[in-house]
Amino acid sequence: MSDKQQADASLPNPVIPGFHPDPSICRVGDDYYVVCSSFEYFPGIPVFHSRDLFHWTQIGNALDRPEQLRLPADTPASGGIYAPTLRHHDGRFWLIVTNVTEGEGNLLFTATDPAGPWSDPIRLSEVPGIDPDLAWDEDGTCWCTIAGVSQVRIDPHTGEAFGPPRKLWSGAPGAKAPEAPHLYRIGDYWYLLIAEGGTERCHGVSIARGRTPAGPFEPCPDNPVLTHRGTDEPIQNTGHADLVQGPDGSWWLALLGVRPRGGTPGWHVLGRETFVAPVEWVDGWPVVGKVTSELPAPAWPLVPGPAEAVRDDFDLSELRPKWISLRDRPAELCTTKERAGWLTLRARGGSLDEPDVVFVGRRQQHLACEARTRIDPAEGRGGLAVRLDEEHHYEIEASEGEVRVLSRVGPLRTVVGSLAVPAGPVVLGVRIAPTPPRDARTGPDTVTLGVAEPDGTFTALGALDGRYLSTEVAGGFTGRVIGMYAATGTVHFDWFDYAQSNS
Ligand code: 6LW
Repeated sequence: MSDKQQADASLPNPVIPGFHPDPSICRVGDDYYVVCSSFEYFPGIPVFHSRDLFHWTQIGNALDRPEQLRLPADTPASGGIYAPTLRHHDGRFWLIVTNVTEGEGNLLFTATDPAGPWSDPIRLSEVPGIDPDLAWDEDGTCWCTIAGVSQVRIDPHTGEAFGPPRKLWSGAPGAKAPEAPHLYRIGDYWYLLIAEGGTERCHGVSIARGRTPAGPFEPCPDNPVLTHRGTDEPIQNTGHADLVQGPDGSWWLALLGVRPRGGTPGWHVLGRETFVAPVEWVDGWPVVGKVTSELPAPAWPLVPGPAEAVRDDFDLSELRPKWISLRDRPAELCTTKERAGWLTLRARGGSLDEPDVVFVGRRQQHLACEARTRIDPAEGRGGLAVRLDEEHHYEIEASEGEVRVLSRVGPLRTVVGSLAVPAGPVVLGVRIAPTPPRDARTGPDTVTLGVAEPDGTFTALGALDGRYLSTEVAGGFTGRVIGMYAATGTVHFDWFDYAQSNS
């Protein structure tokens, strides 16, 4: 791209679309890394790399071994892994995170390469609460700051805490949920950045500063420094942020936001996504620019990553990092090694209504998109699903000779449609399209499930209102994941296509 072309270009925001909440960002030289929460999914904590702050490529998942990530079968949807912080100190990457599963709590991991491998967990059994942050003083003291907002000195090598956490700051009087603290030394001050107001429409970011990492902290007179509460901005719930410097020394926030659509009250279906926003410093306080869906291209060179292939042929011995499963992924139930070039899933009893369903999916990352998969159901029953949680999913399921579209919304399970098909492999598809505005009750999008014929025609068996697979209906902290599952027996998947569509 020429300088002139770049100056005229605008770049899409969210920079990491789809269910990628609670971003923590870390710069090391010319490289940037982001990690996000992953809740009940395994592997956990997606790790992204960028050289320009705008183009991000997933390079791994930090927690990809059962010893690092314990998610028992009774882990509820939106349980598990919350809000990591990623930092680089003393030649190593440090990742601190909460697994809200009983007996887990706050855990610390280290790596020399953020793509992995990451260490086994160091347990912080004396540090309660969620949203842990790590910061090191000039003398090497390590401070762990948690939601509330409280702080305790720790030994990051052993997990030992020196005394009980001490309350630091509660944010704006009356604002609920002071959380997501991040502590930084910038210039002459230590800055304590927090989120407050809850992760819904009232979410916001506030900041305080002090002369030492332990305070006392003086709140910014212009708090919250970022919120979209009470506005008609298309990006809502903005909060849970982390500060970083761009390649030219400019300042930026990585933050979460959502894109509600449809009538009132608005439904967001992709979960909380990772956005960036520019920051300027005025009188020693950050002033956050607008969080918009397009940002002007920066002055520094853009470094786009490799374009994601539409098709995954399951031709590698391991699944690519974008693929996530529910709670665990035993090799004997999920493998690309059994039938060359196919993904084999073996059911262990549960359907998508059950927490132990054998599922492999990827985040829905575009408001308009299409996914297809070719399934061989000769030895079992399985299909293609759009999932929010056990009680909110739509799927198209194949057994030998028949395809059915099923919907689960709250306590209701419905067979939406069915079709007799010839025996043998069949291509299942889902098309997701934003709904044109009609009236105050218009849903966010329509999810159409059907069969793709060899001649390219698509036979729709059900067109369903997407609001029932939204966070406003289902609740929780995640977003839609589209993927393959086994309901009974063994099913094989030849390939999986996912692409953004135009509508
Ligand atoms: C996270 C909290 C939050 O721990 O949501 O948006 C919680 N902020 O900081 C789960 O993602």
